[in-house]
Amino acid sequence: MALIFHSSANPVAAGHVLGESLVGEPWNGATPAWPLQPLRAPLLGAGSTPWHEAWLVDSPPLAGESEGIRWRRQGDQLFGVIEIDEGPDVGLQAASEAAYARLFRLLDAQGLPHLWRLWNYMADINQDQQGLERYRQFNLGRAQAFEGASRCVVGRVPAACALGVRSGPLSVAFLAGSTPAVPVENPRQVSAFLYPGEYGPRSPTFSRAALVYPPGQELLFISGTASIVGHQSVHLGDVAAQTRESLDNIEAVLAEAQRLSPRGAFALADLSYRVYIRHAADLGAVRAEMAGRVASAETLYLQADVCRSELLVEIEAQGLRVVQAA
Ligand code: 3EB
Repeated sequence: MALIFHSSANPVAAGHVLGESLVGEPWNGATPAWPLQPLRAPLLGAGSTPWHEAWLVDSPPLAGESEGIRWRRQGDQLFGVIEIDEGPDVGLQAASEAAYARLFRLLDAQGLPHLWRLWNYMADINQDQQGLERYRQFNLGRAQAFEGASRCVVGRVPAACALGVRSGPLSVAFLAGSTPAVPVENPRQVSAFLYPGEYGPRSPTFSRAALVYPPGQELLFISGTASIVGHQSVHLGDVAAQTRESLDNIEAVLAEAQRLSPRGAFALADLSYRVYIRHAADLGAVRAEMAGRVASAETLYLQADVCRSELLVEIEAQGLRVVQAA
């Protein structure tokens, strides 16, 4: 029943795949049999061929397609991907609301109500459209869908990231299950779902991290983490300091996760990382800061836009471990 995480320059060669994220360009457009989220952002650094991150399971999954969501389920875990093109009549807010409304209908139909982790990617995230920044439109549509499905928008919300890419549809991948995630917040930061109105008409719907418990396992998903203290962006224009502040935030989230987990701490070095860098030229500076703190950890560097235009870097992480059956 365990989830296995495959992270490699090589495609999955054997085993049962629940779903995959293909990180980096060029993406050749080949579609595997399982749900795939193409992460349409350039990988930075040596040997930048696309990277395969897949969730494997140990017995054959069920597969389906529902309202444009490709999904696979094994036991009580489900991975899905939905991509929605914006059109002349469908702006980002409507696309986001539709994506999440469909996703919630699928989870209801599958009897797997608990969202664990979401990966959100959209084009031109910092651009204004009809007087509202596109990320803020996304937040509006997402919050409306949560409420439309009678879900909490405060407190028990999933871990997530939301990044800007150059082009392409709104792309949302998700992991869900039968057991609730344990949300983790960061005492150094105002919870995102409580951000004040200056950041847009609706606050973002995500927790700083989520602890989840598939049978025999404990997973920790740390949401996209940036140089925000309280609710304010700090170290404007200084990518090295923003990286250090983001890592301080991740350490604070880890301490909080340790308090909430029956198994205690995950260490910084036990996690695998995705680091999103706004300006590719900042790779060296960001990498130097990462090396000082998490030298041995598996880390992918990508060029992507962070959801506030002054933020230059955002870091997300995840960890998996085996736990004794209860
Ligand atoms: C932040 O802390 C940075 O909207 O789902 C990080 C993770 C961020 C998730 C989301 C946004 C999201 O506000 C941005």
